[in-house]
Amino acid sequence: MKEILNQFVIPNEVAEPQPLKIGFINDSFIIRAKNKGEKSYFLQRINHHIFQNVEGLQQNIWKVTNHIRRKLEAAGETDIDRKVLQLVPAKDGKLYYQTPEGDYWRVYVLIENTTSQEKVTPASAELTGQAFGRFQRQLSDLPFDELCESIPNFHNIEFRLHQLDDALADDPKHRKDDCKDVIDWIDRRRDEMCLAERLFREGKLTKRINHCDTKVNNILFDQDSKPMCIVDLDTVMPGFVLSDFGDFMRTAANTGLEDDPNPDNIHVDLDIFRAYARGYIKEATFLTPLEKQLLPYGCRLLSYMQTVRFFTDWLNGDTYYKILYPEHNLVRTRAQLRLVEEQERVADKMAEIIASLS
Ligand code: GN1
Ligand code: MG
Repeated sequence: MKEILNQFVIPNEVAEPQPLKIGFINDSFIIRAKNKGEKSYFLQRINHHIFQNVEGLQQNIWKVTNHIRRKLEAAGETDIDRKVLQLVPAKDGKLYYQTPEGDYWRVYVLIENTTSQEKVTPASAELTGQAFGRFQRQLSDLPFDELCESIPNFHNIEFRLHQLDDALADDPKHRKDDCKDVIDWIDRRRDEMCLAERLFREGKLTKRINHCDTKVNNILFDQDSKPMCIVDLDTVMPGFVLSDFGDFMRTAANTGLEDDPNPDNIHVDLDIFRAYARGYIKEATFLTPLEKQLLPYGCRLLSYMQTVRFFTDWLNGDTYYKILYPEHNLVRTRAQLRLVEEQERVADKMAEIIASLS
């Protein structure tokens, strides 16, 4: 560990890294300053099996954090070091360090005195919507093609359906015959769900820079529960704004669980929907009328995409998502499928809410 830390530009004296139990993808450690008032740090081993282009990933984070920092400076904001993450470069100027064994490490300056939240209430949903809307707005003048896709085709439903078709063709665990109903259900919606990709090809829908993991636990809040800083920037990449809006609603505006064994628990929480949408639209002043109109569709798209991804992993024999019991991915599939149905049922209500906020 000392050897790793030694590779980074850390001017002050620090203690031994302590492991932190957060996130499933990277391994994280906290490095405390030895002397009061000096900087502490956040060390991570990057999962390069999931993020195969670490150079591109780190360049993305560098561009995004510097861009936001300049925006905050121009707006005359105070306390900027707590409002945007700051990468610590390695001594050779790179934005990461690769060990002789091939592991990749990176360091951020630690943002002090923050809390995180796992559950969303209508009140916190509005603030969360503002925070993610502001994040997109701050990046809205950074051309989307300046960033790479840190996971290629991450939120591209056409690609996810190709992956499903490959899994169906191979059917390595002989699971598809028991899932005819799911396959038919997915098939009936294919055309509709590829609409955003078609609109993009026709030049009608733009891509922008998205966070692509808009869970409330990716926001650091200050002591007064005000959002301070958006974190977990690994999946920040070009995409449709529908991704960030839809993925938040998929995870937060659901009265049931992502993997609820009883799909009857699953309904759309329209109070959360309204509150988040209000906060988001207030800040996302760059949205075109078409983007706004597509927001309810974005909710269905992201839930459908997750249905397809869980189901593909089920067919492939659970190679991507960690499972807690043998049928977990199938249970997740059915829970997300029900969420899409529920979102279809209240599509008109969602559209009314969006129209009333515009
Ligand atoms: C993964 O590990 P977590 O919860 O941050 C996945 C998301 C999925 C989510 C489903 C890199 O995110 O895209 O929506 O699981 N992240 C990656 O729970 O694949
Ligand atoms: Mg995450």
